Amino acid sequence: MNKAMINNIKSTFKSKFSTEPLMVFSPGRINIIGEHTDYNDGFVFPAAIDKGIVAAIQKSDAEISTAFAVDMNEGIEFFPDSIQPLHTEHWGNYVIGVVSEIQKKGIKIENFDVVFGGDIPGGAGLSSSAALENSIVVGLNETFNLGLSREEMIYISQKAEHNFAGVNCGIMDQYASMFGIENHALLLDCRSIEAKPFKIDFHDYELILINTNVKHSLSDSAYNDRRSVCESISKMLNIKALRDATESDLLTIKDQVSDEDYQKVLYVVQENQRAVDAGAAMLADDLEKLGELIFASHEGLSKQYKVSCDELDFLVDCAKESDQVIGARMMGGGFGGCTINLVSKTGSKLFQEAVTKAYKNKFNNDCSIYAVSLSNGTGLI
Ligand code: GAF
Repeated sequence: MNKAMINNIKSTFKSKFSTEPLMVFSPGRINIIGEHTDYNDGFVFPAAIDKGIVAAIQKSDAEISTAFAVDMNEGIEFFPDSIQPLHTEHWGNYVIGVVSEIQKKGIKIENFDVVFGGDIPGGAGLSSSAALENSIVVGLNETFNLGLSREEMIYISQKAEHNFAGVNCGIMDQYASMFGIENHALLLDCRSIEAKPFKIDFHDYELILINTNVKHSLSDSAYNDRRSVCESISKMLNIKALRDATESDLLTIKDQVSDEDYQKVLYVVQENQRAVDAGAAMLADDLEKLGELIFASHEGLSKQYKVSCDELDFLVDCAKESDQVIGARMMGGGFGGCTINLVSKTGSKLFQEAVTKAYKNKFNNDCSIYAVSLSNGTGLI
């Protein structure tokens, strides 16, 4: 955990309010496989990481509540019982959205102050928004003794994202950030919200993230569009969610939908199976198989689900051409952010140098490379 960041958030809070705050750390996440399956009630394979959001929070006697984002050097003021969404891109939505969703459950939130900051690179697809939402809901739960369970809290965070940020996300990010376990990834069934933890030991291999450092616009509307396609085809099939469909079920509606939409739902059904197969491969310690599934996941995300972009495809192609990488794919919602790569430890440096150079030549832009440690979920520090 980033001690300097924790100290900075705490001292900023104290200099503003002269009281001792409650401190919360809430991590970002990676996802090994199972992309765009969460809102189809399917399987995902995420893990919390050691980068995240730190929030300092305390009750206030003032007439108004405040939130201050240290990294943006910007604050907002609000009344907890009369909250309206800010403009779509505003970070404040993740704070006031959580407050509003708690109040909608009939729980009154008194005035409070929060100061927060983080070390998750912005736009990298590592779920800084879920981390922020979870830090606020856990902070408020403790501060006001609300008695919310951790499961109730992730759904509050998710609703904040739907109703305030306008993204109809699934539950993967909030779950992974809340329930992460050090050195483990979680094979999560998004219908039952039950997860099987896998201790991660990739032997001679390691996971690295490569950030394209791009975030193409329209990603939120494209995300919501994909979700609508999945839901309307589930209705046609008379099932609750695509998790309940097989490839042969999809053939029954093939003639009634566009080929584009057919490919999208086919991707979801296949990706869900890949996530399950990845769990089996991990149990069998079969890293080659895991790597193949990861490459296949990218192929589907790019060609069928169409949520990749040139930069992500280029990074995955570089990985495919390298002898050092056994699996790579885009990660998260898409249209930018990071790829996740399973790379041999001995060849990792060589691969990183080659990909950095190739990316610069191709896009005249730098990519960034991170090694990740898997961490525990949201909690007091
Ligand atoms: C984003 C969403 F927030 C998640 O719920 C998930 O759907 C993911 O995209 C794609 O797998 O991170």
